[in-house]
Parts: sequence; structure tokens; C-alpha cells
Amino acid sequence: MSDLRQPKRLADYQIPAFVIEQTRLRVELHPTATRVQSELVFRRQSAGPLWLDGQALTLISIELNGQPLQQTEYQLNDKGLMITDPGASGSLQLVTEINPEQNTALEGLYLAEGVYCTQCEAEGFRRITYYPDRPDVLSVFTTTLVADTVQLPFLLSNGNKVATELLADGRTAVTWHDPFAKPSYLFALVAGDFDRLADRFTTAGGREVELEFFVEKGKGSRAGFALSSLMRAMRWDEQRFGLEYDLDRYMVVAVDFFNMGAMENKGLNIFNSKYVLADDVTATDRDYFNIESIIGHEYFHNWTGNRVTCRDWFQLSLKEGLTVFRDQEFSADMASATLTRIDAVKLIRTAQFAEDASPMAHPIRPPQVLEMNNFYTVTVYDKGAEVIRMLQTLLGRDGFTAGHSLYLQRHDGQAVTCDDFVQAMQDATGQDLTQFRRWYSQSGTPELTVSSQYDPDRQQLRLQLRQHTAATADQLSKLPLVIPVKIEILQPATGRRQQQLLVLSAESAEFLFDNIADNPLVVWLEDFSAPVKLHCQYTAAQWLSIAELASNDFARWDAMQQYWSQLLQQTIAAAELPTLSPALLALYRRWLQQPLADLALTAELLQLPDFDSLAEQYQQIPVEALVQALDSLQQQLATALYEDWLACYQRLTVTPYVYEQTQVGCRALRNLCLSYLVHGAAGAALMQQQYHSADNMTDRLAALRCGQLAGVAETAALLKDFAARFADDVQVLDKYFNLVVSSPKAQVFAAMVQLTEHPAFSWKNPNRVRAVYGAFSQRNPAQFHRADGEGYRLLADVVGRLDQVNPQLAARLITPLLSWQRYDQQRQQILIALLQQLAKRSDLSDDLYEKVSRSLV
Ligand code: B3K
Ligand code: ZN
Repeated sequence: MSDLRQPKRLADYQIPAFVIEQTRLRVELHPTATRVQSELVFRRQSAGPLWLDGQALTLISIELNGQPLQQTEYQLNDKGLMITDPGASGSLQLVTEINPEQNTALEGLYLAEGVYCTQCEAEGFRRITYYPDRPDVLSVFTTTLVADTVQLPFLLSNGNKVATELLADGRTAVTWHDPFAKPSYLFALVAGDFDRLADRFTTAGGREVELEFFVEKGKGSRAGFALSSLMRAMRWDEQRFGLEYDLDRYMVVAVDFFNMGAMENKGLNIFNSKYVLADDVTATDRDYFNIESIIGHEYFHNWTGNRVTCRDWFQLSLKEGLTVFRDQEFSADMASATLTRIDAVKLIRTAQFAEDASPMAHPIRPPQVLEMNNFYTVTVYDKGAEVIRMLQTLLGRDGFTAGHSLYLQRHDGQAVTCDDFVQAMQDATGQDLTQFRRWYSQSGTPELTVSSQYDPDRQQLRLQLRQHTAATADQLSKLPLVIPVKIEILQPATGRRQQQLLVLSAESAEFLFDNIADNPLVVWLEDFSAPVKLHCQYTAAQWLSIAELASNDFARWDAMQQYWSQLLQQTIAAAELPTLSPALLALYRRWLQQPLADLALTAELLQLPDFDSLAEQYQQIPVEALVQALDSLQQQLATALYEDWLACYQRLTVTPYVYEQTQVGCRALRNLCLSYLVHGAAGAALMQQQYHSADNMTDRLAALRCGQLAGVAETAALLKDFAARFADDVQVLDKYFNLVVSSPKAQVFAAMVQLTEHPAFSWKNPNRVRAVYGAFSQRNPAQFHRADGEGYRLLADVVGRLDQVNPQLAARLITPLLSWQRYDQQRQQILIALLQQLAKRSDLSDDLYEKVSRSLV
């Protein structure tokens, strides 16, 4: 690539020369020519010019302290505006014009389907007006929105509504004031016509808060679950962390055009409608779970993110890792703790480990960034949350909670760093966390190799642990980390057991346990107590014993994962297909026959690992061998246990739908049984029967998915029925798109072309694009990774086309193409050629440029 664009570096951080004490905005909304007047009250705090970021803006006028500035008194380029010496303090008045209708990047202010809305994180505010668009400039905002309230009855912004004025020309001006100083990335405005659903919440301290949800007209009845989730989140944060809400109003707006899940703008969250709208007919158990978790996440940001924010974007994990940790703890309390943990770990072991092994590898605090939007990653978010979880494990829950409180008290109203957070944890508990901080600066997946020796004469158990982190694309040398390892020592003969926390901080260590009377079996890394790859030489029988006997439910599930991946590794190495052992079948039967167990857990225990988790064990992924081995296992389990799947399926009774954990578990297990049963003779009939009789989306969709993945011919007619039944409902159509593109058959390519001609499909809508191409590349390994490169070519085309429309979306979708080193020679050549073609384009966005250039070095 010829042009060398320069990344920003953490090491170059400098405090801003000016603070903006007050920001007054007046936004006159217009589809193609929105006028933004701003008044910035500034004060110098260190040497340097006043720099205001600005992108894709038309500057109409600029005045300093009421006097127009001559063109010689400021410098303007395509990145912003500079005033060399505006004085020690003063006020700057600017008028800019923007075009919200043309804004398909969905960053800054955009107009989609009649709704104006904003997305400012990370650097979108600079597309609204010239401003020091960096998180360490905190300002008090007063915002006036001007529009025709017949067309746009709701004009919303952050904070409290302080004035409404009817203008002479018939338009209305509504003014909002947010008393909390905030960085520009937390600014939001929304204008549109909505259904409004509201309720009140009284905080522990007695503040009456108005909760308001604004959703697409006609869909108000689908916002009830999100609203009740918000109330649960508010109560939970009071009880668990002693944190209360701080404004009189909390608004949530749901829109269908949105680049990610949701955004925590102060007092005015904006959500992807996918994470707000739900009812039994259109949403699955998984959707309900996600809504509660994301509503919680954005709410929890009010403290961890908004009241205390990031000094610079390299510190993103300060708010995101911590807030993901908080939402996981909330979900664990609201839904199933074990399942919540299993979900989080699956994500780390697939996407995060893959990211560490990719050209985009970075630590949770990246040291350099070209396009910030590329760093909203599973590493920063989810590995970041694992790092916070390790702190809780090491410091204990009380110590951690004390550190959390100290952090928020000490830094309320400030923009701070990850180091400040760890320092608060250290000061509150007196524990030295110097070495622990390496987790923030070191990238890569540590490998933890463990072994145990038992001396029956001395009744002594010796445990050996060793850590090693291999070089990553971004960083060659690695240091030992502090790794908390939760274990259980099982003594199967006597039933005795003990749980321990081992802390490995050197490269290797030994631990001795006395008075172990009979031959023990050690359960390693309970609850996935550290984000590492575990290497442990157990026999198949030992894994199955752990799966049956461990106290920790997570560890039981994990033992099954290890069992399967070891079996597949051995058989693939020997170029054979795996077979099922009598011991495994017996264990599966026992699990299928225990009616009183935690059914959601049973379903997870009985499920094969997916392609992505298995792939992460290989440096070079044996695509065909993995797909075939998984297919074969699925078929063998279906046949060998047919009667058992059927008996379990029939025993689990169907009751009218409620989203409630016992029922969730029951549906999960029943649908797992169906996924095996569809391979048998009565499979099609069962699937059809379940599809037609279901009173809820979970069971209806599961029937379709089982049929589609198993290639059952009768699925086609049901899919057609499904598409027709929900033709007017884009949220359900996304599920339909998902199903169509997950077909493991070659016809999927033609089907995808048809989907893009579906009246609901739009290249401008990220949800639609993800439902087709994101799902195809992530959930259809057999066709996406086809040896002839058809899947790769298709995705590269889509990425190239989308870069003009929405670079953030394009850069997300390209991810699976970057890791060409993970595949065989033939695939590597195809992928490199596709990446090189993209690299040649002169108009490539920074988003794609950063990823493609890192992949091709
Ligand atoms: N903070 C936002 C993410 C913004 C992404 C910008 N590309 C959502 C969240 O993590 O809560
Ligand atoms: Zn977040």
C-alpha cells in the first residue's frame, strides 16, 4: 500500500490546551441542510493553539468574542480548524451546515426512516460541528433543537428539558440542559415521531425518575420487557455497588439504523431496535436475555463511563471492560449464572482468541490506533471484562467492591486512565498490583500447561503450572502474568473435595497438598478464572469423570468441551472419523434421564462444541476435517441415542410461553433433542409439528434451524411460510435471513442473491447487511470457507461495496478475511489476492486501510 497513514500513539498523549466550560448548541433540523450554531466558552489550561476537530462540515461563520474572524486568523483543513491564539479565555461562535440525509456512515447526525439521530462515540461529534472532540474535554451542554413538531413531535437531547418555545414560522424550539459536564462523545439528539412507553422509578435515596422509551410507531407494546429490565438494572446497581441514578429523566430511543448494539449517551440512550423490542411471538429467549443485558450495560455506563470517563481512547477498556463485567454480573443474577458464564467464555475462546492470533492482535489497552472505531473489539470489551473479573477473584468480592467505590469517589467528574482504576483497587485493598498491570499492556493468549503427581505413600499431591505467551502480530516479547487458577481437588473414591485458588505469577510454579488420602483428580480453571488456553493431559475417562463429578457447573461443561476437542484432535491427526465410546453414551443417557436437573445446563452438556471453538486449537485450521468430524458426530449421536432424545423430547412438556429461567432451560433441552431427532426418520414430522404448534419464537425458530442445518427437505416450505408470516416485520425477517444463509448447501449463494432483492433488504441498513453477510461468514463454515474461495470472494465484494456507504460496517465484516495465515496454501493465496485488490483502492477508508494493511505486512 503506497500511502502511509499515521496512527495516533498513547505515548504522545498531551493534555488539551483549552477546556470548554460551556457548550451551547442550536440545531435547526433539515434533511439536507441542518444548521448548527454553537457557542463555546473556553479557558486556557496549557500552552498551544485552540484546535477544533471537524469533518465533512461546511463552515458558514466564525466569531471570537462577538467579532467575526478573518480568514487569516484561523486555519482550516479537512480535519479541523485551528486558532493560534484566542486569548486566555473567551467565547467562540460558529455556524456550520451538515447533510443528515446523505450520512449513510451513521456517525454524527443522520436521518434514516424519518428519524434524526446521532452517534458520537468515538469521534462522531466532529461531524456535527467544530469541537475539541476528545474524551478529556468535559463541558456542560445546553442544546436547543428547532424543527416542525407536526412532523417531528419529539425533540430530545441530554439532561432536563428546560424550555419549549413556539416560533413565529410555526416551528418549535425545545431546549435541554445537562448539568453534568461530559465529553462530546456522550452528546445525543433525537427528533422523530414515536410510540412512547413510560414509567417511574424511585431510587434508594428517594429521587423520582421518569423512564421513557421511544420506539417505532405501532411497536410500543414491544418495549415493556426492556423497560422492566431497566428498572431491574437500576435496583441491582444500587444493591450490588451502591450506585444510584442522578438525573430526573432516563430516555431510551430505539432505531433500526444503527451501527452497533446501543449507546450510553447521558440520559438519552440510543439503541438498535433489536435490543429493545420484544414480545413472545417475535423474540426468542436469547433475544430477551440480550435485551436485559444490553439495557443493563448502557445503564451501568452512567457511572462507569459517564460520571467517570476515559482520558483518551486508548483507555477504552477502562469503561468497556468494566461495564461488560458489570453487565455479566447483572445477567448472572437475573438469568442463569452458569449459562451466563458459559456464554462469555464461548466468546473469548472463539472471537477473542482468534483476534489474538490475527494481524489485528492488540492488548486491552492498545498503544496505537489509526481508526478508533476499529478498537471496539472483543479484546477491549470481553478480554477487558475478564481482566476485571480476575481482579475480583484475586481481591475477593468485598475487596473488589471497595476498590470500585474508591475509584468512583476519587474520580467522579474526571477523565482518567486504566492505571487510575488499578491504583484504586490497590489502595482499597493494600494488595500490590504492579505485575497484574501487565494484562493491560500485553497482548496474546497465555497458554497454561498443568500437571499433577500423586504420591500415595506420603499422601501428597504435587501440582505443576507453567505459563507461556507466544509472540503476536503486534508484540514479540512477552512477560509472565499474574494468573489466578481456581481448582478443585476431587477424591472420587471417598467423595472428599476441596476448592483452592492458586496464583501463578512466575513462569512456572509448584504447589503441594498434604493429607490427600486417595488418588485425586484435579479440576483446573474453574469458572475460567483466567483468559488462557489450558493444556492438561487427561484421558477421555478423566474428562468424563470431571463432567459428572465437579462441584462447579461451569467446570462440568468445560470438561465436555475438552473431551470433544481432544477426541477430534486425535482422530483428525490420524485422518480418521471420530467414534462414540460406550462410556460417553452411558453418560449422555444418564443426563437425558434426570428430570430434576438444571435443564439449561444439561442442554449445554449435551451439545457438541461449534466449529469456531474447535478451530481455535489449530494454528492452521483443518476446515474440511473439522466440518466432517462434527457432522459425523452429530449423526452418530442422533442414531445411537435416538430413543433417548425422543423420550426426553416427549417428556418435556410445553406450557404457555413465559420468559422465565425454568422454561428457558426446558426449551433449550427440548430443542437440543430436536436438533438430533431431525436426523432420524420421524425428524421432519416432529419439526413441522413444532413449527406449527409453537406459541413463541424460540420454539418456532428452533424448529426451522434444526431442519435447515440438518438439510431436511421439508424445511423449505416452512421457511417460505415463515417469511410470509412475518413479511412486515424487519426484526423477524433478519432471523429469516440468518436461517437462509446458514444452509450448509451450495445453493446458499443463489439464495443470498435473492435475499438482496427482498423488499426489506437495504445496503444502508447494518442490521440487514449483518443478517445476510455477517451471519454467512460467521455461521456457515462449510460454505464460507469453501476451498474454491467462492465464500471469500463474495464477502470481499460486499466489503468493497460497503466501504463507500458505511466504513465502520465494512471494517467489521472484513474480519474473517484478515487471518489468511490460519488456512492452507490454496486458501491463503485466494485471501491474499482479495486483500491486495482492496488495498489498491485509493479511496479506501481509514477503517479498512488499517485492517487490510496490518493483514498484508
Ligand atoms: N459505547 C458504545 C459503543 C460505541 C462504538 C463506537 N464505534 C456502546 C457500548 O459499549 O455501550
Ligand atoms: Zn459499553
